[in-house]
Amino acid sequence: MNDFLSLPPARAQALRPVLERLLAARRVVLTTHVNADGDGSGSEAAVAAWLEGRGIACTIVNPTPFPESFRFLLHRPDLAADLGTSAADAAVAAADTFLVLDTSEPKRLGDLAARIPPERTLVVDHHPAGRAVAGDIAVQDPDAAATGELVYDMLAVAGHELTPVVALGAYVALVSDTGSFRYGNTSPRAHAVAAALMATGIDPEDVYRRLFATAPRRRLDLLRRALAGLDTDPTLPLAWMTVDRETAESVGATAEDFEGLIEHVRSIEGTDVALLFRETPEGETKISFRSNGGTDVNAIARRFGGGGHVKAAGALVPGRVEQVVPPVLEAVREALRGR
Ligand SMILES: [Mn+2]
Repeated sequence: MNDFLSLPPARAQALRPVLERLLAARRVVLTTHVNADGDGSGSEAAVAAWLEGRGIACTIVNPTPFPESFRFLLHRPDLAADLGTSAADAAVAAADTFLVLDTSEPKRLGDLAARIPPERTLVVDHHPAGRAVAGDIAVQDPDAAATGELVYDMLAVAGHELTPVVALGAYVALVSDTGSFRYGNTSPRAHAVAAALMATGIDPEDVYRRLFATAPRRRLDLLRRALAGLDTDPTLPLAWMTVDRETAESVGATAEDFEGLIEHVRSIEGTDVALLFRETPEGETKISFRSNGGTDVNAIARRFGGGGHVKAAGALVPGRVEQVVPPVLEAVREALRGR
């Protein structure tokens, strides 16, 4: 039988220096990109539970509030402190080590970027390397299905016991980023790691319900309104959805409520590139890019100051949707025509 769980030697080697620094730390601040997703939140919760189990004090300080929907992963409720609170300030001031998970780019760290000293910052991420890296020692391994997979690997390299709380965080990370093992990043190894995590006693149906099958009423109200802003190109395999600030405010939508909306756009038959444009309360437009295959949306997102993966990327552009949508559509059309 194939040993799908065996750790790629290069990855083990890359993780070792991060591990050494982490385990020598006394006070760690963990963080992830703005609008943390299941991979960022799950990886943070897992690493924090692991390190605190070994007597290393941890605080999660994200550039945007820790998502309500992932709070069940925190082994103590005050583990996460919102940036701007005195608890977060104290944790940042006291930290000897910072760990950035699921991104490596300083600009994805919002207001936190300026407050973490690169020489005391470690990065563990699975996105293709961007230009600037937030930390001193960085593991950037796009072969990993999720940052959660790399978290599992760190424990394996350390030879430390996988506890149920740590496993749950890593499992949620993996389930989130693979879309429940449906996306192209789902590897045999992702399944093998999930199996190892699950063996600690994870209830997959409970995780499914928490992640995908529970939504506040306003999220469905948002979906109803957002579908009115759905459009498709008459000739190119391109579909997009636009949600302006007024629409988002009318239903009281939070950033989390937009998660998954783009899947409806992507699901339209014949779509190669799906886009979601949404205005933030700050008057910027957040663009989500999804590709079903042949188009590198990471490259397009980078042209607008963003980035991500070949098949999933994002960008945050100043301006309202009326200003932002036309040039982005044009860039995507150009890419689709040029294939
Ligand atoms: Mn991720």
